[in-house]
Amino acid sequence: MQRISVIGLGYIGLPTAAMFASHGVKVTGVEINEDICNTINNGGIHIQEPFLADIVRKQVSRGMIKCVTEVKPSEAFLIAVPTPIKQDKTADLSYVVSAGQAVAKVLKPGDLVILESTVPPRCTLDVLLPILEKSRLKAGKDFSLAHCPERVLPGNIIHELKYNDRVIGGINPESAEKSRDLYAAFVKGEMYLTDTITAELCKLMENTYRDVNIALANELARISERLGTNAWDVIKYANKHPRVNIHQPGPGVGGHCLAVDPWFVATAAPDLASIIQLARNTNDFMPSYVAKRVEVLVGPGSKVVVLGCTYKPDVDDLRGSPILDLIKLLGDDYNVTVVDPFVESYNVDVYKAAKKADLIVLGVHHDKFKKINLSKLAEIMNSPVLLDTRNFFSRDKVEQAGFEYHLLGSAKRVKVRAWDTKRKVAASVEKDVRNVLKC
Ligand code: SAJ
Repeated sequence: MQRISVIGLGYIGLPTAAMFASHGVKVTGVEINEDICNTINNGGIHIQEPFLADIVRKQVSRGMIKCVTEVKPSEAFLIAVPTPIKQDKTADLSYVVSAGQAVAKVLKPGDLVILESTVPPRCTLDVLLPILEKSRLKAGKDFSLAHCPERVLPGNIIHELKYNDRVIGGINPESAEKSRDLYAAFVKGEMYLTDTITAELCKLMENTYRDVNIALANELARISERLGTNAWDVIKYANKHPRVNIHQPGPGVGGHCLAVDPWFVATAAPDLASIIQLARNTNDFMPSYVAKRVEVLVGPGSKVVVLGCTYKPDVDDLRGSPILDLIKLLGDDYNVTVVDPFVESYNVDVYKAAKKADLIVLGVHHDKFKKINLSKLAEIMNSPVLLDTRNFFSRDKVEQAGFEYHLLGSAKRVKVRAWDTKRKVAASVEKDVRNVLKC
């Protein structure tokens, strides 16, 4: 196939278009947002992703990518539009529906339609297929249809597009095979062919597995605080077991995938998905838990500096960020300043922000924060206290810089006056004390 249409040039559509184009397949990108369309046609990009800008600039200048605002006839259509979550936790399929309707208008015999967007189980068969058949063409006979979910990690998309394995669910074997042949233009990973419902659930369960695992880690973090130990150590040593891989605790789970996709499974069979729903709620509670720790540490009225507010490190994406929830929870009760080098409005000088502050909360472990001079920070603060929600800083370094260090998931270590049995004197010793949090 020499030419395809990619509908939706967002976080997945644009890098995918760039990969096809740089491997000899001409791409017509369809993007309803005119500003984005113009940016791309001028060789620019509207998202931040390593290596993407260079590829897009080059392929646009070579005429391999052209962006338009309406779907035009093509041999293959790849739909990569958003599927946000609604208030009731079901999927908003309006973008999939309108993309399908636009494709149906220009569909011709022999065409291939691939749905890449993450969708609830049965969506390809029950939602997209009937819309495409409004063209009066028969799916599986006149045109091919497959669901081939993206599985790439933001921040590493270009590499993973090429090297990750793919699951391709066709409405019939021919649809899956045609899709595989198309992706073969650039995919070096294995491509597994199956049916659409398996592919849909497979994608959703990958993210659900991760979300449930993180919920387990978050639960352990709170248990560890109560029992007077350090969850990070427990996880580190438990993971030495050859069949154990507990994920990392943190201030919550964000983004547009892990915090969303499990609900697409849960709402498809609510009475059967108790673990999935419990995990979601456990992770959603974490910003409140961190807010409670802030309250215990410094109390309302204090000046708090939050380091990082994106949904994960080293990206500029704010979607579903649990730190934004935390900031909202701290609200007017605290004087909150946010520092984030990836977000234009928060890209401020950390030393100015921390002047006379009572507490630093490390919310997102951006690599750039490693460069912070902790001693300088401690000097200008009102009370140098640091709450690390990501086990990012080394306790020793932070304490040497003059901070009181607190770690989410770890019982607070404090200096207490206690009877030293060896030396038979009352001495100042370090002890773990059980956390005071009752939530
Ligand atoms: N997080 C933790 N603890 C961990 C790992 C992550 O708290 O141990 C948090 C992160 O801080 C972030 C959230 O989870 O808030 C999600 O981050 P992530 O890096 O786990 O995943 P995403 O959302 O960037 O990308 C995921 C990936 N899915 C899996 O790894 C199974 C990616 O491969 C998918 O393509 C992507 O979702 C997607 O588009 O569905």
